[in-house]
Amino acid sequence: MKELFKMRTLTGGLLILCFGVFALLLGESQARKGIQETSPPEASTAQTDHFGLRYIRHGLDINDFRVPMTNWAIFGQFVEVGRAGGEWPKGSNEFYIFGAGIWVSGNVNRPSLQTLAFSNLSMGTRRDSVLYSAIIDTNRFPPRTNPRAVIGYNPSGGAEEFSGLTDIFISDHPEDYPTPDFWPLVDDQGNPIILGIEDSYTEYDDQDSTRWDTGINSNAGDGVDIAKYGLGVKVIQRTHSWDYEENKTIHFFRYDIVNIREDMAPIRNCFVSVMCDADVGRKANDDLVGFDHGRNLGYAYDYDFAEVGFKRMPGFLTFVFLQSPLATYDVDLNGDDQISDDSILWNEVWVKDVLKGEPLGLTSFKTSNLQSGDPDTEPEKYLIMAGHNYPDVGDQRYAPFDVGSGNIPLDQRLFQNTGPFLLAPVGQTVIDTIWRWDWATESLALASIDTVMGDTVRVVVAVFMAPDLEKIPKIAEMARFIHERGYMLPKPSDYSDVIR
Ligand SMILES: [Ca+2]
Ligand SMILES: [Ca+2]
Ligand SMILES: [Ca+2]
Ligand SMILES: [Ca+2]
Repeated sequence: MKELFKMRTLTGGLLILCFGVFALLLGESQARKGIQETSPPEASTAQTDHFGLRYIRHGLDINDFRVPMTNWAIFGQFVEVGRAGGEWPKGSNEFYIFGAGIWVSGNVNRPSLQTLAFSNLSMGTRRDSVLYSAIIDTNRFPPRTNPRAVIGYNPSGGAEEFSGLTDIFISDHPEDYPTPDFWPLVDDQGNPIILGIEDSYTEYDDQDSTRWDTGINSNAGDGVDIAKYGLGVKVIQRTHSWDYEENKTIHFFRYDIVNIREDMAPIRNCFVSVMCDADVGRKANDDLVGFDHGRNLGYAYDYDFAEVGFKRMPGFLTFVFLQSPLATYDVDLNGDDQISDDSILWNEVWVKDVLKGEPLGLTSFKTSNLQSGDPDTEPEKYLIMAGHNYPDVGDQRYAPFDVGSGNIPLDQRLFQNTGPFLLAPVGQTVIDTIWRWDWATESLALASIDTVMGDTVRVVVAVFMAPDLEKIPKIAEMARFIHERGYMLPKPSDYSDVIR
């Protein structure tokens, strides 16, 4: 039987650095057995990479769901020791996340496509070979660059490509920082901007080329634009958390994504995903995934509702999608080769097109798993973000809300995706030609010419624990309520006035 305890592949330097910490923690975890209250491992590391600094923090711990954090996109994992984090309830030693993080993908010298699902009638099916040849084909001459997918958390243990630009600041952990005014966000009067009882803040980008996956199936080493500049994205990541009874298992993640390409090129056909390798307990290969399209949420849970060492029924790790970028051009999201008001059924979800200026929304929800193989080539990574079944040969069928093997007990991962959109540098005006699939001629045809003002785009998700399936909607609605009122909840100091 497969070893159930998963250990990350650590790179040499980190391994040496962490060996002492690891040994220490092993001893600590032995000592911890049978003890109710436990503390996650703590470490801060400084390394000589892109910006010379990488930080690991004991993370979000204000409420009943404790989540380790880093300043290079990964959250939910104790990266020093390669073990699952995401502890609920706090102090229970019962964990739910093996690792999670944002992915950002797109391409530069390929056309903007209005649709990513094509009626490729000559093949007699809806196989989306057009997507493959328009965006992903490597057999052209001169070669054009494939899409680049910048991987924030890699569930297969491969390269993770973001690199920290700042510390991971935790607002209520001043002991971690050399100065009392460490908080990076301040208003005009110099007062720290902290919305929750506990916020975190970090920035990272994909400009450290030593962190790129340059393997044979990757697109970082082909000597063209993408290889020279990377995809060229920076992410400003903030979290907000409270510990009131109704929100004590919720953490909000706000991602602001910026095009920072040196050549000022717009990034086309962009997708953003928040992906998570959820592990419900140490037996990770008996987990399931559920999806509630009406609430834009997905969750992982345990097949037999039992885990060795758990004192309670395993709960539901849930991601609810709260905010997406605006469409920069009309998108044929339902894949019928036209822009219209029609709704079309995809995997039991009625899908409508998105018009320019409207929020793209959660455009696909996908799963992968360890047993079937994660998307492990750059085309596969792009395809799953675009809502396709992801084999990079054969059938790249558009299947935006197909949970795949999510209903079989396996070591599950889940992807919440949004896109496509054009990401131009902030302040730049881009006039871009958008192409559609003309099935009469079976070729790409002009769809529109759109003017796009470059700006930061924002994606927001809330990550929370629910004790059972019935509680998920209630907590998700609380998360949406907090998001929609701009995170303006009373602070502890004035909370007593509010409830009086
Ligand atoms: Ca399990
Ligand atoms: Ca189980
Ligand atoms: Ca359509
Ligand atoms: Ca898993």
